Amino acid sequence: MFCFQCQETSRNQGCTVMGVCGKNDEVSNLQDVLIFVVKGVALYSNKLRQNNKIYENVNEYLYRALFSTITNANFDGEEIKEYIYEGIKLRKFLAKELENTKILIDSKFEGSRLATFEFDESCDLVDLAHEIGVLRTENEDIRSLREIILYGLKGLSAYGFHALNLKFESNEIFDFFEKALIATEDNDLSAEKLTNLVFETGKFGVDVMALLDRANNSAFGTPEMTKVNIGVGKNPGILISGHDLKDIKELLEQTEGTGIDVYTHSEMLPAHYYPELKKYKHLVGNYGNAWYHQTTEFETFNGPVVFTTNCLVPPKKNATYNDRIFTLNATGLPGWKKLKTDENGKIDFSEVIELAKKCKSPTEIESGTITGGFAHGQVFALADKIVEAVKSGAIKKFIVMSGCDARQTTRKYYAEFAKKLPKDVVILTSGCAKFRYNKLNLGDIDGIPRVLDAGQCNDSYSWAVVALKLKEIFNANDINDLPIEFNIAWYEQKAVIVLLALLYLGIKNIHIGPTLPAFISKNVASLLNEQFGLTGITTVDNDLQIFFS
Ligand code: SF4
Ligand code: SF3
Repeated sequence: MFCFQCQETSRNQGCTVMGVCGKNDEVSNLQDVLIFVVKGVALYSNKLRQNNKIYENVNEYLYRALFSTITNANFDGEEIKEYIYEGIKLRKFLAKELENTKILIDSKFEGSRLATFEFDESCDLVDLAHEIGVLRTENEDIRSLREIILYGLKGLSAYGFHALNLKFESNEIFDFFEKALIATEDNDLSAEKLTNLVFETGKFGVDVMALLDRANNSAFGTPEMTKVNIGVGKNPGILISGHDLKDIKELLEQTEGTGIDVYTHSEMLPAHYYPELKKYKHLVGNYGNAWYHQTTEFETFNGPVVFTTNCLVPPKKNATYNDRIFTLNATGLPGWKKLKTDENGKIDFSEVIELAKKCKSPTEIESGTITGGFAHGQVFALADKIVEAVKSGAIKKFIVMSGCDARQTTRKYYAEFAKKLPKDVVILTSGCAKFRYNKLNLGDIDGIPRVLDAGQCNDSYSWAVVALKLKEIFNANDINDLPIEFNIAWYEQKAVIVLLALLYLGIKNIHIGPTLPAFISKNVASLLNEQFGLTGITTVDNDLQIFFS
């Protein structure tokens, strides 16, 4: 295996024996095969799309299959194999459709392995992964650019998948998605062309986040300032994690009146901010912290847990909760039950509910409330107050600290950084990064909380919208003239699409940490630094100097 797609990659170089995330050699190799198959499907699908032949099942497959290869999404080799077979079947179906219409795929791919790849149990996975995986590209810079594009597309597929679940889709985004997938297999593309494609991926990152924002807002209302309980009630509970708001809505509908309470975990916390979700009285609170605390928090939760997306952590040997965990969509782990959806996309939670009824109520691990719900709609509602605070000097600066949290001890940096920030600085956050500082009671400035949480990682989009609005209000020539700094924590590939989106919007001098991605080669890093001022983090004190001196 070779995988270097996330921030925790071994020695910040690559996982080669076993993933730090727990992904084994076989699953990693199978995911390489799946990615290759997905690109093969894109090859045919894109030609047909250009001729206005669009297949809904292919659209859904493309997103779901690539999503399953994101860090901590799917550890189930058998399920990955099913996706591979499903992809090959779809590709053959599309090839037939093309044949019928007498259209040809690009001649450079005709008869290529990408167009004709076959897979069965007799294939040597190790050899295959070597031939089609990350290390197939020998040139370090081309490899870096190809993988940046691929990881951006993985993030895009995740956000696109949630939007699609709510029946929001964009043919233009699918078209780019397929073209970019194919481009990562095109040996004729120069570093310059690939670099342009990296930035174009950022454009479609903005588009897909905007689409998901519209989908979520149309379905569940505009997020609003909300106090979320972090304690527990007396009823048995179901804990739901991940990013898919349609799934939690269905769970809330099906648990209403059953005496079961629903709690959110990690990236599902922002569900509490949406009027159409918070109206359910039995959505009682958020239990616990960022994803990696699940190995202890699922023990004390006592009831069933539903994963709608990553981040799954393979359980410890002595875990007692394995028979209480259910997965949905692109997620999977051997031994955990997979919930199925019917042909209308409806999920049957009855098994989860019956199990919850037999479980003890959650054990309290903390109490009190946290406040969030500051997506662009709510921030605009407070715009006068915020602008006044900036003009009076009460707020000196904003710092965007969106992104992910993860296990490495070096991430203590983010809590310390938040604590040591000048008192006239407001943190703008989204994603699970916030769990490092959203319980620190950092106070408020003239009634404006010093930690403004917009929501999930995809809601980083909100900060871009807010920045553009402030640019207008303050009549600034350039978004970079505003008193906003960016200190982003990254972990998995959704953070990659968020970063590419911010670069596309022209945001300069972004700091990312705790380490620079292993998949960014030295030359590509220099280019990003020269063109955008993109850089890493150093020490808390030094970075505070850089941002606020
Ligand atoms: Fe390693 Fe991260 Fe890949 Fe897991 S996802 S194998 S930790 S690089
Ligand atoms: Fe990612 Fe696991 Fe936090 Fe959406 S999902 S942010 S790490």
